[in-house]
Amino acid sequence: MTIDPAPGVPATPIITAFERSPDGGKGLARDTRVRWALEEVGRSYDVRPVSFEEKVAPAHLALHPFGLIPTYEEGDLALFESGSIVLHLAEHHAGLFPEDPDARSRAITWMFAAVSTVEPPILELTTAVVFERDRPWAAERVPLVRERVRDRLRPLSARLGDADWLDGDFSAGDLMMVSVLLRTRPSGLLDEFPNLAAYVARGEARPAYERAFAAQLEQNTGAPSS
Ligand code: GTB
Repeated sequence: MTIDPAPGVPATPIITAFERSPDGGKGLARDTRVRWALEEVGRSYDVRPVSFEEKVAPAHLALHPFGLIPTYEEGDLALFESGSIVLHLAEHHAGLFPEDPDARSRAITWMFAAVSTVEPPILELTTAVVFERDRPWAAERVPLVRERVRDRLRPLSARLGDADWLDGDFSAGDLMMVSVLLRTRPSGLLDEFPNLAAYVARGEARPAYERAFAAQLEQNTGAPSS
């Protein structure tokens, strides 16, 4: 459920997403984290689907210099980078950042940790398994990259311990970290760390995530999720 913006709040934002995501709607493309943040803060939004051709056309490149999704438009403001978009939403709405300034800075730290420390080896693994699988060295490289992912999951698991979220209440830091970790599930690596698997499941069980997931699935399959 979304609520209309209060008076003075900018008009409905527009995000871009793949017209058809390569994952067929499993929620792994990065528009899902932006949809999730929008749902958490109760903002309605519109989606402009882009095809692989449109992604590199001048109109989209004006929004995203690298020709990727997602982008975010709100009035005169245009943003790219999912982390920056989630940060913008968390800064301008209640619900994703704690009130206390230090706790807020720690939540931002977890957002950066998600995209700059944890996500890179996970992306590298996707590259190794999907895009480089026919290379003669693939069989040797994949186990090395899997170990690099474990090198990030192990300390994260130790830090989370038996807490529900990384630092007190759910925050944009958790939203970004859960979104990043979700992409390790197909590899089986997430299940090696039961507390991280449970952490991701807690994120997915949030009603805002469920709405975001359902919306991207419907866009990709044309069918509402059951
Ligand atoms: N750092 C940027 C951000 O966080 O916004 C990265 C944006 C990005 O790489 N976007 C991808 C993209 O536009 C979509 S999410 N790719 C098109 C291209 O490279 O030309 C990456 C993605 C794609 C597909 C799946 N999948 O099918 O599982 C998962 C994730």
